Amino acid sequence: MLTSKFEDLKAYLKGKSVLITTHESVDLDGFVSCYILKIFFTNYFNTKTTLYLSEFSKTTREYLQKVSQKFRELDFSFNENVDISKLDLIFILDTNNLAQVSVFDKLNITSAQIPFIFIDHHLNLKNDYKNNLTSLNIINDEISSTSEIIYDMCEFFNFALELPYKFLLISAILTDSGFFKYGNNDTIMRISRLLDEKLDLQEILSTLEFEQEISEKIARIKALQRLKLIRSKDWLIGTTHVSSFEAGVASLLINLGLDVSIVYSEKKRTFRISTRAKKSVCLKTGLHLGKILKEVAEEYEGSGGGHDGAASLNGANELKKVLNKIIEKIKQILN
Ligand SMILES: [Mn+2]
Repeated sequence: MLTSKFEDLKAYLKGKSVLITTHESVDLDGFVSCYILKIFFTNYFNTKTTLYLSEFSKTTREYLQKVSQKFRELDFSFNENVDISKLDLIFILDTNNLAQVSVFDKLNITSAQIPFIFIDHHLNLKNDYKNNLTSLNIINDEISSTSEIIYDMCEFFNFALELPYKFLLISAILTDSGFFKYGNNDTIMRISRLLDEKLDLQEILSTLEFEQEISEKIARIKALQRLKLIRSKDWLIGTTHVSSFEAGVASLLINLGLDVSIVYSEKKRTFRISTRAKKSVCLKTGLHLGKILKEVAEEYEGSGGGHDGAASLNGANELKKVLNKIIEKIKQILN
């Protein structure tokens, strides 16, 4: 249960000064979970709390623009000066992989200097990081978003959330749960408790519609032109490559009718692979892309992980071999 973790956290936080951060290219769930956690810590525990957020993804920026027009009282300026000499603790949200976190580099601290805690909903990589307070980590990959964990915490301590904060939480939960596609009963229950007479679901949905840029449209079409189909029994696996937007393309391929999609993009020295699988395929066969990509990444000195139906890998060596290994492992499980 998370509730005893919340109590432990409360005890540990006493008198500490904390920094909250998330992964790079901050998505909506990363942003909202950090933002609400800061509000909660500041107002409920009286904890001195600083936010450190690296560059936002394009959709996050667009979303924040729309929301700040609706709720003019919300303050989305984050140029906080971080005085690291006064920091006791760092919270890292929406990832449990330090390779995706820039705070240590950017603030010129080593991860060994200040203890840190993960709050996350991705597969627990159980990396043996020195100074990670593992007993206080809250990592649960059965929850569809980090924002839900933060909301659970607010509810547990009876912390009342103002309307704009509810709006933000609902937006993040809807996005990360794929509009309930990756959610469960609890996801719907939380949204239902968050909804308010004064909150209009249709309005929230409309702020979550984003127009694609022409470059993304072209990437999608090119990805389809390059698509290679692998049939394994009655399962269809598709592989293709793009120069960016690999995650969106991987989802597109699933909507198109593939059971599993593998999309890679090669940069100068590195590459990134995004994979998706139909939920029904995962349930039926036990396929877990996050586990497969983690295993393969370890073998080739990359980093990888994620959920059963959505996972990614960052690497620098042997792209062809890595791809073949992933395909082989997927086939093994499907057969
Ligand atoms: Mn998330």
